[in-house]
Formats: sequence, structure tokens, C-alpha cells
Amino acid sequence: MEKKTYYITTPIYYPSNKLHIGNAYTTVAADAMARFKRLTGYDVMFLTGTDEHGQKIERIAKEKGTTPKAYVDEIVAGIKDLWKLLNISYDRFIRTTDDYHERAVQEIFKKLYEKGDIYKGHYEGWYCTPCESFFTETQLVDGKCPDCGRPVELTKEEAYFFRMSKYQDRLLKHIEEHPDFIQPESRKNEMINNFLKPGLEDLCVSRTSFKWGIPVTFDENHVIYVWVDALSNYITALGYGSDDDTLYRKYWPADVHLVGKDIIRFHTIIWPIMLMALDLPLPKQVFGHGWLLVDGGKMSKSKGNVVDPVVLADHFGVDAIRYYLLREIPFGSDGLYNNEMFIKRINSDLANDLGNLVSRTLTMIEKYFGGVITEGRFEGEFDESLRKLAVETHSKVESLVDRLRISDAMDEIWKLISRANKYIDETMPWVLAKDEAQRDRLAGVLYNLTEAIRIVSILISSFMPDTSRKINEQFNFDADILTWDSIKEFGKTKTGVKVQRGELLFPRIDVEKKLAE
Ligand code: ME8
Repeated sequence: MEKKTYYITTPIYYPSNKLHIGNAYTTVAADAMARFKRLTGYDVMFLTGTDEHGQKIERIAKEKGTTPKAYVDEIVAGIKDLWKLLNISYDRFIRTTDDYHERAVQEIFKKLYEKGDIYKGHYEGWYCTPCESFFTETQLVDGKCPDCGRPVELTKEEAYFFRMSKYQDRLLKHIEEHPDFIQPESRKNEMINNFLKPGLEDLCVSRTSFKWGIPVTFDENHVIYVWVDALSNYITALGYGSDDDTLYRKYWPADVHLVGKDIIRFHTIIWPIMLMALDLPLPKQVFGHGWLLVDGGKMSKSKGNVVDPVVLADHFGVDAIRYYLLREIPFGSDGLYNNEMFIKRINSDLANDLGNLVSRTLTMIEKYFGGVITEGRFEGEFDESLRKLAVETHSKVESLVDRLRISDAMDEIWKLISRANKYIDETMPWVLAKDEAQRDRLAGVLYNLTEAIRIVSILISSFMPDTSRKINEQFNFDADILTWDSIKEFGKTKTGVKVQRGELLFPRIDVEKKLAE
């Protein structure tokens, strides 16, 4: 039987500067989803990439005395290194300067023009270069950019416009008929009440004041302005508009576009209207996650208050970062980043809960059974309660992850970890070890703990792949007992296998000392 497909995307990031931990959040979350879907039997397409055109990049490159392409090439190489470091398992990486993308975008623009959905007019507005956004007079705050507070320039130029208003009612109907299209729910209401109901203005889709963009084929003075170029990536990456659209036919429509709440409007209004105008199916879902905040504000490249993921990885390890990001931004809301909270999380959840469970169990298997997983007696309510939770957790986790509630899914996994730690206190293996008559009971306790750890390792493998791999290596778990099917049964671990205690998964960090560094 053919596998069901699952297509997930991240935004394509601006390579105006190095990426920060906020951009890493979206990508890590998408990676966790992609890995989880692969684990549970889907044929996954996971797309990420970079959004390389625009006036801002043109200006920065000029200031640095280089060309825009040379400038972005260097930043993009750094972005790819970052994704490698963070274990991001993307299937495709699109750059909007890729030639197949440029050609397809030109085709899309021409199609919309020929259909009458794009027309020529004049644009006048206040433009903020760092944010690459136009604002109306009333949107300005004290005459400055409402997003970053910097000065704006009054700009007037000939431009092409996209007739958004024509599709407004159809989009509203689509949103109402497809309750999952915009998630979480709060973002949907915001889109309907703040944008769709008051009525859509036509959108400026070309510029003449800069050159670093995809030229309009039938009017070479114009370059295609940011959103038509950028949003199209989700279909051009699959070969839409090229000679080979096999991937497009296989994976489109996307299952989910994962984006930050800052750009949900573009993805739930402009993008679906573009697709409607092109007679293409709409994505099944656009999910707008919350922001990672630092000291009460949003971290952003233009504000300069960013946390560098490479520095964090160096100090704390990749899986600690992945864990923190996935756990700390609860479903639908913002999360806070600060070093102290991060270190406390590592110490409590990773070093104490998970790390100790693994190292205590391994130590006891080595001490009492020469490192061999041994068959033993299963008995009593503690065993039953551990077994029950271990086999029930996967379905809770799957149903939460399916709704992108990754942080809640992590909570469920950590309940199992806590349950297993409590089981050690309840069964007191060190007491059993003193009584030769209890030897098979002691073996049973350690076997049950090993089973719980095997199940935890499968459950965390999408979120913390390296940690899961280290656990599997130390316990010598075979691949056939690490599948999604094998998670549903308690008792799969083979006896007679030798474990090998390795390095601690997460050494405790001295908060005071680390913060002083
Ligand atoms: O907007 N917390 O690119 P961009 C959480 N090129 N996520 C954050 C964040 C924060 N503090 N800051 C950024 C663009 N992000 C366009 C997108 S898509 C067709 C074009 C994440 O480099 C979040 O996903 O500014 C946000 O939507 C994205 O980075 C913006 O990245």
C-alpha cells in the first residue's frame, strides 16, 4: 500500500543576517513534526529555504561593497550549517534566487496579469526599509514604522496591483467551511474580524525603485515584489511551473505551513487568494505559532536583541536547545527565553528526570546483573501502573502532535519519565538486591525500567534525535524494537543483551558559574 503523504514547510527566512533562535524555533518545530510523521509511517516532504530578494539585501550588499548574490550566498551557507548543527532533516531547501523558482514566479505573475487579476496603477505609501513594509498614514506610530519604530520614507511609484478584493468572499467562505485551515483558533478570529470583514485592499506586487528581484517579463522596469515571489516557493519547490511537476502532483496541497504569528496574515489571506486566482487547491492548514520573547520583547534581526543558536549549542548541546524550544512555547502562546530559565530546565528535566533515569537503570543492570538485561518477575500494582502508562502514552502523544501541540506532547512523555523514576523509589531495587530470594524480582524491576526507557526513547526520537540514539546505543536496542509499532507493546526488549553505560546524557550545569562565563 502506498504511504500517505505529509508536506510541511517553514517560512523561507531572509538571509539579511545570521539567523537567531526565533527562526530556529520554527525550523526545529517543523523538523520535529517531519520526523514524527516519518516515524508514524508517512511519506514526508519537509521544505525550508531562504527569501533572498528585496531592497534591504540590495542595500546591505552595497554597504559591504559586494553584490547581493555574493552576500546572500555566504549567509545561506551559514544557514545550512546551522540546520546541520541542529539536526534539521529537511528534504528540500529552496532559494528564491534558484533559476527554476525565478522562471516559475514569472509564469505565475504573467498568468495572473493575463487573467486580469493583476493590473497596473500607482502606489503611494510610507515605506520602512528594514521591515520591507509599506504603511498607510494612519498605521504609523508618531510618524514612524509601527513595527520597529524607525523612520519611514514616503514613496510613490508606478506599480502592479493584485485584485485581492475579488476573492474576499470566497476566502471567507473557505475559512468558515474549513475550521482547521487557520490554527490556532484565536488567530483565525483575528484574520476574519481585523482583515477580511473590514474588506481587503488590492495589494502592490511590483516595484521599480530597486533592481534586486525577479523581473516582470512583459515590463522589465518592474521587479516582482516580495510576497508573490516568496509565497510561491511552496509550490515552485515541488516543480510547479517547470517541466517536471511530479513532486507537486504528489505532495500538494501542503498539510501545514508552519509560520510565526507575524506572517500569518500573508499566509492566510494573500497566499490562498493567489492560489484561488491560479485555480490551485489551498493548503490544508496554516499554523501560526507564538513568539520567543527576550526580556518582554520579540527577538528580531532588525532590533538586534538576538540569541545566537550556535553559541547556545556550543555551551549546552543541540538537544538541550531543541528540548527547550519545543517545551517552552506552549500551544498558541508566546514563550520566554533567558539563560537562567534555560539552565534550570536542563538541570531539572534533562539531567534530573531523563538523565538520571537512564544512568540509574544502567548502573543497576551493571552492578546487579553484570550488564545483562535479564528475564524476571512481573508483579503487583506498581508494575501494572508503569506498564499501563508506558503503553498508553504513545496515542496521547500522537494525537497532540497531530494538532501541533508539541509542548503538551512533551508533557505527556515527561509524565512517563516521572512515573518511571517514582517506580524506582517504590520498588527499591537496592533493597531487593540484598535478598537472594528476590533475584528474579530484581531482574523484573530492571526489565520494566528498561522497557519504559525504550518507549521513552522512541517517543523523544523526533524531538531529541541525538539523545534517543545515545540511549539506544547504551541499551543496545535493536532497530526492530524501536519502530512505532513496537511502541504499542510492553515486553519487546530482548533478554540476554548486554548494556554499555556511556557518557552522562546531560551533566548538571552550575547556574552561577555558567552565567558568570
Ligand atoms: O518573514 N519567535 O522571514 P524572517 C518565534 N521572509 N519565531 C520567530 C521569531 C521569534 N522571536 N522571530 C522570527 C520572513 N521567527 C519572510 C517569510 S515566507 C513565504 C516569507 C520565525 O527571516 C517565525 O517563523 O523575518 C517568523 O514567521 C519567521 O521567523 C520570520 O522570518
